[in-house]
Amino acid sequence: MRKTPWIATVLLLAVTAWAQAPNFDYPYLMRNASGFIVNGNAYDCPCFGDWDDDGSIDMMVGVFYDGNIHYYHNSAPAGSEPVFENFVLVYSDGSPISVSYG
Ligand SMILES: [Ca+2]
Repeated sequence: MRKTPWIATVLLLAVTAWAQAPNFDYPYLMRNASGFIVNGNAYDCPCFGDWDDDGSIDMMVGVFYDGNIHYYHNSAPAGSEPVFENFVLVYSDGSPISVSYG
């Protein structure tokens, strides 16, 4: 059995996973284009990436008031002004991811 293709596949998957890992920004009050605060007057930690691999940049937000992570799919075509849909919670093992702070 040749190990080279198997090792190459594992390395490719590891690099892909690392490239898509969220890297959350420092918390701040987020505002949309109209100037309204996103997620109700709470500090949020956004990060951006193409997690569904459709070519457009999506947004994940770590929300301080509930500790959950919100995923906003960008429905705009790649390279154009982003259009974020309503968020969905990010789950792990059947439960929303919740991170305490403090
Ligand atoms: Ca995307």
